[in-house]
Amino acid sequence: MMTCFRHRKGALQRQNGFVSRRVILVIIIVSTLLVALITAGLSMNAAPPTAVAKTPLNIPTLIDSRSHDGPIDIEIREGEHEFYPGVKTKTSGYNAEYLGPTIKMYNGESTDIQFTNNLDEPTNIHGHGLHVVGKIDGGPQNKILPGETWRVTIPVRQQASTNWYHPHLKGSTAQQVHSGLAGFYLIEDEHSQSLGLPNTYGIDDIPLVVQDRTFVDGKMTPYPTNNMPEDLREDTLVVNGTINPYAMVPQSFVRLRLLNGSNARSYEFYLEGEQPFYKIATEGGLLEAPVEITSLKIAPGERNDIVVDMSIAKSQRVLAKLLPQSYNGFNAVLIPFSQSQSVLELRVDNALEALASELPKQLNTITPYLEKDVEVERVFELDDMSINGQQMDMKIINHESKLGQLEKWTINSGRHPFHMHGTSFLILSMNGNPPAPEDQGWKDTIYPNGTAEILLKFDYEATEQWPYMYHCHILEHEDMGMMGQFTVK
Ligand SMILES: [Cu+2]
Repeated sequence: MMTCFRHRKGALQRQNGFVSRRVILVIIIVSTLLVALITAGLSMNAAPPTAVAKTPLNIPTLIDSRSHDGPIDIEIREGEHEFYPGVKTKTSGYNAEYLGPTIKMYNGESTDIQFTNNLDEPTNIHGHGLHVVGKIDGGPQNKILPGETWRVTIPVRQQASTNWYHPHLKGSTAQQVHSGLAGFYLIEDEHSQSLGLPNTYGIDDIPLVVQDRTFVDGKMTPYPTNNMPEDLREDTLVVNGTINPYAMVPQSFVRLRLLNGSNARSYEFYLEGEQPFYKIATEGGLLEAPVEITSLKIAPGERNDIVVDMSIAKSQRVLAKLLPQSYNGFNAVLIPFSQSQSVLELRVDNALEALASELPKQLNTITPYLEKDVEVERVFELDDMSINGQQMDMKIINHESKLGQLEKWTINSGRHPFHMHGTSFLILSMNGNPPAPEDQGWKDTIYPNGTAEILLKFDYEATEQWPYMYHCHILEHEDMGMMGQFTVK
């Protein structure tokens, strides 16, 4: 009897152990799927990548500083934008219902702009990617009160690149960008214009600001100001304010200037059928040569110019995976579950003249900074809604940099994209490895996903009154104080 009982007890224990392990496994699988579904954002509003694109892509109005008389007037205002035809949503824009004009500027020239704030709250304008003094940079100190005009003359002293402007007030950046306040600054120079790259705005050179939003009955859900999220990731891709758009393009190379203008979401872009494409530029300028790739991850604030060969197909579709909070580690397991959405369908229009039929082999010369020339090293730990254990205090200057001095910054950051004002940097290493060929260009925003070492120097002044910022480019984190300020003298 005793033996039997013992045996039964042992069997029961083993069975209990087995059952509980199985239950745990089931719980893990179910919760993984649930998290995957939530992070993937499977919504009735989101256009599946197979849906036919019916909406022509909205191309922001181009203001070319060369053909413009007097200062460029930008009104910052409220608007009503139709993301879905016939359904209006309250938004904001620069001279527009949503987003703003693309302002083209030229290296060696100056551009005069006056921004008038017709919102009923303060705002400001940061030139993200511009190499300008702190006073022009448009950090949080630089407020434009309702009814006020901020007139700025931007001396353009940097190479051809895709940059952007957006609000940067501490505490309201996330909500204001979400409402529609963002636009492109494109810088041109003689060298980039001599290369024969696709360069006809809106035809074979197309700016794309990619954002994620939520829609109920076709109406965009406003920013949740009552219940502020730690970071806002939504379920529907919006491209230049249009959903599931198409663009008619010539049967030749087409350049797409991709800007991740989302508050918190990162994306992985690729072409349907895993077709190859070329990356030609990072944030601060052209790469030395085009790099053929089949997918491209872009974190908030980053820009990458790519070129798609439209001579080989009548149409090609750019798709994006909406990435969860972190795109490595455990979350990477979830990515196969995440739904791709259409960014843009490119359709050949044979009536359009084929413009760029060859891609130059050499695009740029990048003279690397040498580690042996580094004069100052700094470390930035991004964690727990703070940087180096400190939250942004407008009264505290966190460090002082010297004009023209080469610095090495080590950025330890798991899930926070890091951006600094006033300059562009080169990557020295990413998690102990040299940067991939497509990342060996000038940058101002980086998603280390571990540890990144970068080399940089500052050529323009930023005073205590008008300091530069470094910060997390998840806008909610920036608003919560994941930001520091520094001077350059
Ligand atoms: Cu962050």
